Amino acid sequence: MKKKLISVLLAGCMTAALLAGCGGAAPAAEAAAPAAEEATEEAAPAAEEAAPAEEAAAEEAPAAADEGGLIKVGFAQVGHESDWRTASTKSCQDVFSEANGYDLSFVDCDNDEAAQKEAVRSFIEQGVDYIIIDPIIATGWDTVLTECDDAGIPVIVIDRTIDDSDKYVSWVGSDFLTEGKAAAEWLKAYADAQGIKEINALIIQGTIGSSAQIGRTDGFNEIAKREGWTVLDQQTGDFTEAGGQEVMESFCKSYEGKFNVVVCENDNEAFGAMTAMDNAGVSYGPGNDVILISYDACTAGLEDVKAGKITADFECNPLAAPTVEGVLQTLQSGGTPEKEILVPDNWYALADQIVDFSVDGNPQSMIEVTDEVIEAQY
Ligand code: GYE
Repeated sequence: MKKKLISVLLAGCMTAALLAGCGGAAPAAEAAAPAAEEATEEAAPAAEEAAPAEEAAAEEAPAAADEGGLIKVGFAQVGHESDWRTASTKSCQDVFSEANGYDLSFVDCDNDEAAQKEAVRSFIEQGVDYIIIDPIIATGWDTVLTECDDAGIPVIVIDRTIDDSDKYVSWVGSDFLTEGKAAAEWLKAYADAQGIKEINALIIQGTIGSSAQIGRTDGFNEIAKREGWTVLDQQTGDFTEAGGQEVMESFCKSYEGKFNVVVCENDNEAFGAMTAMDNAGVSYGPGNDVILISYDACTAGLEDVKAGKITADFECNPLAAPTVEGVLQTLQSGGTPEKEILVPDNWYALADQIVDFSVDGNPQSMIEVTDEVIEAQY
């Protein structure tokens, strides 16, 4: 609706690299491309034939067709910190089910970066056919992705981005920077419409170093700076309700009477922040002391918009698994998936809070929250 799906095509030689096992094996793959192309239906056997000099590990990678028809997939999930995460996990488990032809190894990494790397290494040891990673933080990935590469296992990144390595096939997720800018551009238009002259904001950030946090914080702050708003403080609530409550309790003490905007980088933090504001006697939502902005737009978040508590909610769509499956199936059939696939999001508010605004010159539209909209949400 407001965002175009952006696709960046891989360079043509990537096809050969993928067929030979993984992107990093480019020289061997290029040399082997004709052989690989002759056997495009079964990527792994083609890789074995085409790249005899590949590391032994690559040869150990089982061909999907040899495993009773089931494709082995390892998914290193972030954790279980939010409603968004629960929806993402369910979506992946539904898509990569046995009934659909998959043998899924699912690891909940409990927001522990080291555990997530270990989960990926355990998938390599198991000899899975594909690895899906939702990276807790955006950096520190090159070593383990090189190990996947050496083992000839294609990696697909879902949701959050990896920013310091390109040794993965595709990333499927949302544009977090645009989400952050959208929240701030909406705030500017809404404040103008309400005659609010001064913005004194507090930001409860997500997990520091995650691309979702970085994009939302940077996007909001870029517009805040342009508009000359005051961002009084920003601290992490780690994308959890408990974290949001704890940070907001401390904000309520430190900035009593000084703030009129609270930005929570996900709905669960907003739930905690509302508890803290209730306890501190701070009113929020349309017509009250504080404009409360949130991200995710999960069902419970939209219910709070409808109840006049969250003033506007900026969606991040967690249902990316079907698109990830499309990438995997493209690889299975010897095709070349796109390197980046954006999942579109929507912005939500009640009718009176819907205002016209643009992001980077692109006009945005908002969806009015009704019972039907809540019913249809994840
Ligand atoms: O906003 C939050 C979750 O990575 C986009 O992580 C995701 C974020 C989401 O915990 O609720």
